Amino acid sequence: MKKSDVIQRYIPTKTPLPKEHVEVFAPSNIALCKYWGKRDKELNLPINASLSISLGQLGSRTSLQPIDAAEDQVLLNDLSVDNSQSFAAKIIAYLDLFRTADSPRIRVETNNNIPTAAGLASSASGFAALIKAIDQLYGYALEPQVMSAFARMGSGSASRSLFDGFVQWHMGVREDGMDSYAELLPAQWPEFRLGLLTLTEAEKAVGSRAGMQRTLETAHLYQSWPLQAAADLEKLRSAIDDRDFHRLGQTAEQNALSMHATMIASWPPLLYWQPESVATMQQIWQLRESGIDLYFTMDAGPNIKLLFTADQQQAVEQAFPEVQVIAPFANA
Ligand code: 2P0
Repeated sequence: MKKSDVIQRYIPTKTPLPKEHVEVFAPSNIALCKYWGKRDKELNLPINASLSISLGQLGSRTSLQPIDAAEDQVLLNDLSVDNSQSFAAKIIAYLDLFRTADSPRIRVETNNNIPTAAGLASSASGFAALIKAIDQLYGYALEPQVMSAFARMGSGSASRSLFDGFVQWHMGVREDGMDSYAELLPAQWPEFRLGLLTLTEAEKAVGSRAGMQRTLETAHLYQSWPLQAAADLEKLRSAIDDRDFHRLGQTAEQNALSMHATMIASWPPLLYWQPESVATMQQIWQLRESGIDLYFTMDAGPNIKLLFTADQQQAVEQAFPEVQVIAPFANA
């Protein structure tokens, strides 16, 4: 099924008159139970459900403004991006899903305050902000679930970036994917902390989109991934309900390493780790042995995201002086 066909069923058929200017924000997110593998590449429908924590003030601020011009204008962090570049081309293709050829062109300005060097995907907050802005620009007033499903069509993990706090993305079973959306989990956990470590700024060789497809097609080990993810998601849900940090940390760390095991078992192999990644994992395990409650997660890159609680912050900052600490519930 095509994205445009799904979207057309949920928005008014006549292209509405756009507002003059809208501006929105969406947070970035880090998965504790990862999304890895699609059952539908066109709609970004996942093979497994996932669960994430949003990063509060870190994310994308996006404004949209209709312009009297022949072409859309895309700016990223105050710099103009050529429309032929993939960043702009993806945004323009996404805008086209919501408008006709004769509706006004748009100036899209996005500012990310995400440390992208730490391996945080900007596509998650970027597409979440874009659909929020589109919703306001055209005055659709879409339901959160519909908005999340539409964000997913831009980038899978964007479905989770429409909410603050803990978020679960349901895998869904429908062919049109409209039951594959993310939802806020109501739990607040003010002591919860994330630590971003930038170990290397080296560009990754294979992006997530191609990487997950390669894993799916070539790694026999991947067959066990949906079972692992389903079990981990339940454990994480109960750990969050019980505010059981050990269970949460252990489950998130094992989930990330299980995902990486399937990547490594692909052909050609997908090893996103650098020597610094392995050294840091060993350092974390040593710190844990010495009594510091510290766990980690990793995405499709070499960098490590630390998981801990406020009472361990001083010890973590001492061990990793360069860490950037995030309190996801700071404004709750
Ligand atoms: C996640 N990742 O759950 C997983 C863990 C990377 C590793 O979601 O193709 O940019 O746009 O749907 O969302 C990154 O993949 O992929 C991702 P597309 P996306 O956070």
